[in-house]
Amino acid sequence: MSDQTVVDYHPMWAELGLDLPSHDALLGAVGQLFGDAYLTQDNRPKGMDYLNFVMSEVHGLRVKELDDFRKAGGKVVGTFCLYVPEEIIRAAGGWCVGLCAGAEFAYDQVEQIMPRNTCALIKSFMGFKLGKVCPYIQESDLVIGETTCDGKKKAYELLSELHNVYVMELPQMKRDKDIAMWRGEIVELMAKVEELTGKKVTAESLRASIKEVNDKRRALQRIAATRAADPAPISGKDALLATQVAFYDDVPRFTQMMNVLADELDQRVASGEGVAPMGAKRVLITGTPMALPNWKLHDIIEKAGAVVVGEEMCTGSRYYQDLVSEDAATLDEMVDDIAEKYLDINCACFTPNQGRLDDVVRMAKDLGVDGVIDYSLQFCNLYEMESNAVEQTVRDAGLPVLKITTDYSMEDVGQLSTRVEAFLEML
Ligand code: BJ8
Repeated sequence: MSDQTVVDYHPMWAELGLDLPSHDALLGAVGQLFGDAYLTQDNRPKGMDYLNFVMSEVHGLRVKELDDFRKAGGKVVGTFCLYVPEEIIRAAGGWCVGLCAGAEFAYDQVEQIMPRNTCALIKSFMGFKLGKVCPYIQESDLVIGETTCDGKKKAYELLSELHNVYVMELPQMKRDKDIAMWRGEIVELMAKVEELTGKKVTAESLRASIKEVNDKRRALQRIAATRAADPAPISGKDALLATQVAFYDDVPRFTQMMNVLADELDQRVASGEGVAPMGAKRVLITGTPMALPNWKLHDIIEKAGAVVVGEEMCTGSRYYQDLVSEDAATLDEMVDDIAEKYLDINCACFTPNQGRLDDVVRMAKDLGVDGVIDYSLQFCNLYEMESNAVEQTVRDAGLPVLKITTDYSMEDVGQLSTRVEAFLEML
């Protein structure tokens, strides 16, 4: 991806049925947001050039790759949640793209079909679909939903009137019988994807895809580990961007480029080079996912002089901290391992969800944080309800905690900045 020739993608976007004027406006706004949040940072690692380039082509080159893949007979599968196993889709010859959206769009249309008090993540992906501005969903031959929160469950019913949707049933507890049930769902997903791609999943193809996706997670783990250093070698914003891009970039290329970035970060740690001065306040964020281009909270914290050193969220540690075992000999054993690994993810849709609380405390200690920010999207009952336990647990661990509830609008940036600055001052 080093050829920087300017290509006009409008014919491709028109072919995909996008609303071109709205789409141009969206891309312009995202470009401006990226410039303000990212390109104003000092002393960024050189390895971030790759992610800058990916962002400059966010609806361009990658979409063209998907387009070419499909025109050659390939199938693209869109997903909204960490529980959908990418390994299965790749083993059947498909490509996976994340579809969660992190910006307000066409809310007027969305609010005609769902309540206003729906979380921003759901309203945003529906808005992107209704407003015809998302090339990724247009490139998705199948969209896979999951029964996590009530809002998503019902949103998938609405989305299925507009797109080809398949929903996986996710248990809400983690007993043996739940793992068995979840395994059955994965077997059914495999059949569904095999039918879509016309390719059978074999022990060989699944082994290869487990390794490939693990390698991607290992690269992100390497980046995350360097953030324990003081000074932190990479900003929280840049690390967040790496995880956000992991959901839709080409897997081997992304892994390779993130390992290059991790090599550079290792060198920075060895030479004591950081993005913020040594001793800058260190913050862990826990909560709901931050889909592209939602950089709001990181931007506020880091512009206030602190550094985000970890994210206990689906666009963070929950995505890469666990790997699927690579020891299985048979296809059946691999499916067992996938079911087990995926049910280990600690989403607030599970009860009880002690694993998340344990992760927050462990990460806070490992990363040497000064304080924790508990972040919920407004109207997300699951994470807002779990907030009380998070706050109590963090306080019991001897750390200050700030609870923030917000959405994708920029209207509360001033008010949030004041609260964050006051919190940082008392750390
Ligand atoms: S595994 S966090 S990606 S469900 S913010 S839509 S929960 S009302 S996004 Fe999630 Fe999977 Fe869980 Fe992760 Fe509902 Fe809450 Fe909205 Fe949410």
